[in-house]
Amino acid sequence: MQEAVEKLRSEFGSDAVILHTSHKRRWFFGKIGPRHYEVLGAHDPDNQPRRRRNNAVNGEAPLRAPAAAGQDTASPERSEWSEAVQALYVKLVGRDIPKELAQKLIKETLSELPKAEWSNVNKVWDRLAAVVARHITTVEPWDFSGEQKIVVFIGPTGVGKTTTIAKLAANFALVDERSVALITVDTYRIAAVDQLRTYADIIAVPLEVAYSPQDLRAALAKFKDKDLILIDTAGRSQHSHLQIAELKSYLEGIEAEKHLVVSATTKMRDVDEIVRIFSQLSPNRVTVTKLDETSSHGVILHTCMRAEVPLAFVTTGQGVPEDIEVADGERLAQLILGDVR
Ligand SMILES: Nc1nc2c(ncn2[C@@H]2O[C@H](COP(=O)(O)OP(=O)(O)OP(=O)(O)O)[C@@H](O)[C@H]2O)c(=O)[nH]1
Ligand SMILES: [Mg+2]
Repeated sequence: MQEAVEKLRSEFGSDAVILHTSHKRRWFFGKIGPRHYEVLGAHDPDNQPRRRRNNAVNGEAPLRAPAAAGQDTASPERSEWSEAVQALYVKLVGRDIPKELAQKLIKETLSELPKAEWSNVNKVWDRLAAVVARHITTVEPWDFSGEQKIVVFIGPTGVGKTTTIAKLAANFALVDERSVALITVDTYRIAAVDQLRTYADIIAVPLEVAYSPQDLRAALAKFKDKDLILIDTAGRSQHSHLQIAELKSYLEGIEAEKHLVVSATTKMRDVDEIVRIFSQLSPNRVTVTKLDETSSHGVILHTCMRAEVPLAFVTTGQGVPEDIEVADGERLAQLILGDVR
């Protein structure tokens, strides 16, 4: 503050009157930035000639001395946020919600609240939770009253596609008593087929291994009377365009619910690439796995918003069949936000 006052005096003379001083933190790339000091002063030009003045400020008006240190990076909108909202923003970013997304969510939240409530942290938080829940579109649980359901699971390697299929197969076959069949097109590794076969044997559901798109069609025809057919695919690196094109040839012309399976442990920037690359296969659902392996769940929201398709299931552990849930937007919003009030 002393430095700011000295700066004012050196520019406008020692008779400059200090009208107001304040300090505040500015927001610097979402983190608390350096403290900024603001000195509002005035001087009487008739009393003493200006010593150094090189801009067009009218000497009669009170003038603002620039802050002594740092740059003001706050956008006009951000600067309107109350301290409570600023703090909330920092907490969201601390929970690994990308800054851009956190800002978007807060702006949306504030736009739905009267300005008088912007400093009421509970009101803001409740509204924010509702906004987040709204962005996590979910779907009704499967019902088998209509036609047969064919569901394909696609996604990067090791995210839990096969395990998720085993969980679903066990739940629907054993608990729900539906007729379930499994098909795998993951024939790249012997172990992959064995993994699914082991589950199929335990759950007592049939499994077909498809080595070609024709095999896949034949297997689907064979299982035409089943309520539910779950199709496993080999994990694809989002960098392997060739593998994804191959998978596309398998799925062409098949009417299926296609789940993009993403792990909650994925890095945010990788989510963008995964969604982009797998969009070639037109997934119409997202399933997020391994919620138990991270405490920052922003990936769930980020993936849903990027993929622009509903979230169907989330999985919460290695246990088959118990560690799977039908996605619930409100519960997930609470999980994503934590109690950041
Ligand atoms: N902690 C945790 N582990 C999980 C979850 N789902 C799957 N896994 C584990 O993740 C590992 C990989 O699971 P898989 O089901 O083989 O994954 P995948 O996507 O089929 O893998 P690829 O077929 O190789 O692409 C296994 O050790 C699973 O037990 C989950 O929700 N939480
Ligand atoms: Mg697998």
